[in-house]
Amino acid sequence: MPDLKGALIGCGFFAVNQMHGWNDVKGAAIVAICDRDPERLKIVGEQFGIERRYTDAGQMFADGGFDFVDIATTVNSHRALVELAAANNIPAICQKPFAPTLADAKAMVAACDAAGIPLMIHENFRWQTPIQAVRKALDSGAIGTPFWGRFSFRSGYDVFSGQPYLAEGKRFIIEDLGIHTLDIARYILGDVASLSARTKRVNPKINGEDVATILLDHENGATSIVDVSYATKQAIEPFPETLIEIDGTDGSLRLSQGYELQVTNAEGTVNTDVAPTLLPWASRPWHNIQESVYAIQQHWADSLLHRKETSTSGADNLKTFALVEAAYASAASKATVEIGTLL
Ligand code: NAD
Ligand code: 89V
Repeated sequence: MPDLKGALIGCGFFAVNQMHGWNDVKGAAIVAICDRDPERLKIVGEQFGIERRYTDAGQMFADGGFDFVDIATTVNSHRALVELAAANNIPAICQKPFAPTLADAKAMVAACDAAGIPLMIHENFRWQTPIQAVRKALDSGAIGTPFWGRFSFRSGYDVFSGQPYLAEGKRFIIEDLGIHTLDIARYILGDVASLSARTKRVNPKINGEDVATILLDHENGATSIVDVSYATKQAIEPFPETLIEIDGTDGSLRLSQGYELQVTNAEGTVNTDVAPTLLPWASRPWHNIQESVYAIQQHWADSLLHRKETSTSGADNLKTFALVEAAYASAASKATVEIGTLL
C-alpha cells in the first residue's frame, strides 16, 4: 500500500518528538509543515528536511496533497484547526488537551462525524510500554477482577523551562498532566461514573494548581485514586513515570519506580522489567513518553490504512476530558460530580 502523506501544524517544543516519531512510523510520512512562527518553521523544516512550509494553515489545506493532519499546537487553536480539517475532509490527529472546554470538544467530534473523517486525540500515555504491560497482566487474569487502584504521578521536575505556558494558565496539573493519568485510570479500570477531587497550589511562581487528589468510582464498581503533583521533591526524581497499584480478587499488581512490574497471586510473585526502549533519537528521562509518541502514531497509520477506529478517538477522549472538567468542578464545589451529567 502507498504511504499516507501527512501535514503537521505547530512546530514547537513537543512537535520535534512527533516529527522523529513520523520518521520511524511504517506507512506514513510528513510532507508539509505549518507554524505561524517563521523561526520554528525554519528550525523544524531544516532539521527534518521538509520543503513544503506554511505560516498559514488555511493556505496549506488549500494547496492540499496530504491524507491527514497532525495538530501539535497548544489548546486554544485546537477547535479552529480541527474544524478546518473537517471542512477539508482531512482526517485529523489533535494533541491533548482536547479543547479549552468540553463544549468545544463535543463540537469538534460533531464536526468530524458530520464530515465522516476520523479524529484521534494524541493521548499517548496509555501507549507507554509499562502501561501496556499492566494492561496485558490484567488481561491475562493473573490477579482476577480488579476492585481497587491507584494511579500516581508525583514529581519535582521543572516542566516550566521547556513549556513556559504551563506556569501561566489558571489551570495547570489536571489539565496538562492529570489528563494523562485519568486516561490511564479509564484504560486500566474502565469508564468512570463519578468523582470527587481536591487541589492545591504549592509553587507560588505559577498560576494554576500543581497538586491534585481525585477519587474515582468506576462503572464496574472498582474504586481508584488518581494523585498527581509537580511539587514533590524526592531522593530519586521519578519524572515522567506513572506508578500503579491494583488489587484484584486473586492477587495484586505494582508498577514501581524504575519500571518494575510486580505481580503477586496464589502461585507466588513475579517481577518483570517493563522499561521503555531508548529510541535512537530519544533522551532520558523523556524516552518513556517519546516511545509512546511513536507507538500512538504507528497506531494512527495502521488504523487509517485499515479503516479502524483508534483507541483514543475523539468520542473516546470526550470521556477522559469530562473527568478533567469534573475534577475542576468538584475541587471548586467540594461535591461529587456524576460524569453522566457532563456527557
Ligand atoms: P509550543 O508552544 O512549544 O508549540 C506550539 C507551536 O504551535 C508554536 O510554535 C506556535 O507558534 C504554533 N501555533 C500555535 N497556534 C498555531 C496556529 N493556529 N497555526 C500554526 N501554528 C500555530 O507548545 P508545546 O509544548 O509543543 O505543546 C503543544 C501541545 O502538545 C500542547 O497541547 C501540549 O499540551 C501538548 N503536549 C503533549 C505532550 C504529550 O506527551 N502528549 C507533551 C508535551 C506537550
Ligand atoms: O505530557 C505532557 O503533556 C507534558 C508533561 C509531561 C510535561 O506534563 O506537558
